[in-house]
Amino acid sequence: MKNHNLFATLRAAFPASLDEVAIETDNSLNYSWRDLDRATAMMANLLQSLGLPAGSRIAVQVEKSVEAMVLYLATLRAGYVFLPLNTAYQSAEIEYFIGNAEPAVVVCSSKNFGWVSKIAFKAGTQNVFTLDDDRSGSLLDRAAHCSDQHAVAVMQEDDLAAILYTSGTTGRSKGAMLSHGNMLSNALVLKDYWGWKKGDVLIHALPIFHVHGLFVAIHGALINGSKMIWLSKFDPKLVVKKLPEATVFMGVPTLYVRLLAEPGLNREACRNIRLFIAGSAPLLIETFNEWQQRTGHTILERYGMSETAMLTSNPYQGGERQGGTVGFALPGVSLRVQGDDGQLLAAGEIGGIQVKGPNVFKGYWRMPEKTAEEFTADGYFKTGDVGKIDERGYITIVGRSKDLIISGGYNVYPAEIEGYINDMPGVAESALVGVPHPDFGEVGVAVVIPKPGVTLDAGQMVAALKSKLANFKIPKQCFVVSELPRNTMGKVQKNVLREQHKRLFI
Ligand code: MLC
Ligand code: AMP
Repeated sequence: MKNHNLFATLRAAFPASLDEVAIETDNSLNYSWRDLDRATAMMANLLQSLGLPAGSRIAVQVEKSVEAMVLYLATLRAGYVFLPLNTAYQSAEIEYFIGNAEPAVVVCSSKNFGWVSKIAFKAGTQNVFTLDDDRSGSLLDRAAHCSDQHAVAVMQEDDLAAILYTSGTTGRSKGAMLSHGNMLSNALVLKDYWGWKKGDVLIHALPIFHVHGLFVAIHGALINGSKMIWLSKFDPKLVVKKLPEATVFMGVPTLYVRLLAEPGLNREACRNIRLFIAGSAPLLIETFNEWQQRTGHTILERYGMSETAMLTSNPYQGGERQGGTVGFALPGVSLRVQGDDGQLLAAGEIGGIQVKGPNVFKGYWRMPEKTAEEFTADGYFKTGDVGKIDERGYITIVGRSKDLIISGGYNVYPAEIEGYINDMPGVAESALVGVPHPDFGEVGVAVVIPKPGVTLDAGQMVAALKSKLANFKIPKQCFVVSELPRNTMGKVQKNVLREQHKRLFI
């Protein structure tokens, strides 16, 4: 029987000589392919020794480290479901994810063990381990006693491999269920489309709790047996220093903006680079052009999302990488643009982007109604992005029908933040809008209406939010005003607010 376990294919791509370096870290550690094989086997054996039911979720909120990546791979290897959580999430956010996903295992940093374990035990989780970014923690202590031999769990294409929470437009996060088949098909398509080849070296500078850093980057390197230069966090100076040793770099637009501010970024530094890839948020044409002038390289922009992994890409070869577009639908992905009345739109017409393909997720965790709402009768997923396709097939994203702010590559759902603000004493109503920002692309600005007779302090409100929400969700500015602009139906006109505040940061 064929094993559809994604790890089986990644493992099969390891080079024959397992002693070669697979990962080089920014604190001068080298991990060989053999190290990765043994460490994933030991951790997979540990997970399996816990006697977890099939389909158990392994929820993980830890700092970036090679061991955290090993935990991801070990979860695949053992046949369980990986649930990565942004390190910025605070207790109320974690409580929701753990309560909703009911993980059998929770892994957290030792500094957070007190509060995270309390939440986990309350939700019925039996196993809480710690994992720190200095190769310590109870998870590694326990795995050290496990065998380094492990037969990869046999999985079907549709078996779940990961759940990625993406915030919902109503403020409740939804867990996108991705199968082994979803991720394997996408990884294989990208390996071919982006021309991965022997000798490639990837600089991994992204966080590993979202699609970009966890799947696109890690799968991309591993499925090609390519070495990674592993940076624990994005540091533009260090990236520029490491560029000559690398052939591939991936980043959200903010990373490119910050790299351009480095005087050392020039053609010489990029002499060995084969490909610069950008995505997760719109890449400004100014950044695209400036990058070309400074480095001689044309950034390849692609488009994807948690529910679908990668959907489109500008060409690696055989065509122009056109700035301002996200390129073509990837092989196997059917992408169309639909109008408000459900009619398919012709080239150049703007409408909702819908997709179908082996990469499209299985649905939202325990939300069958939400899942049904997001698919058309003929099986296309409604991305919530608005765009157009030109005669040549290039896709341009022009906006979003979902009320979403993408800040530095992280998603901020206004409904969630507004909910917190509206719950504060003295607040009658609020609106959060995204405005342009030179570093993060877009940031949230809050506009708040007090209850009659109440005086609100914007600074205090922001401070109160900081104690409850992940830092990237905190509005960068907060205004207290007497009324919100409304249309004749009484609906708040967020476009008017965006217009009013569009020059706040630029
Ligand atoms: C940090 N801050 C942000 C922010 N990141 N504010 C808004 N948006 C962000 N993205 C704020 C913090 O709140 C803090 O504010 C201050 O900046 C310093 O925090 P930091 O953690 O030290 O910041 P830094 O390390 O500079 O992080 C910036 C960054 C990071 C750009 C490196 O945001 C990042 O790694 N972004 C990548 C996100 C990503 O991987 N997205 C992929 C999603 S997958 P204060 O006030 O508290 O000091 C996806 C699908 C697809 O979308 O297609 O790929
Ligand atoms: P996430 O839910 O974090 O996976 O974010 C997915 C969203 O990011 C998509 O629905 C798009 O709105 C946005 N996105 C991803 N890549 C791009 C891109 N290249 N250009 C514009 N938006 C993008």
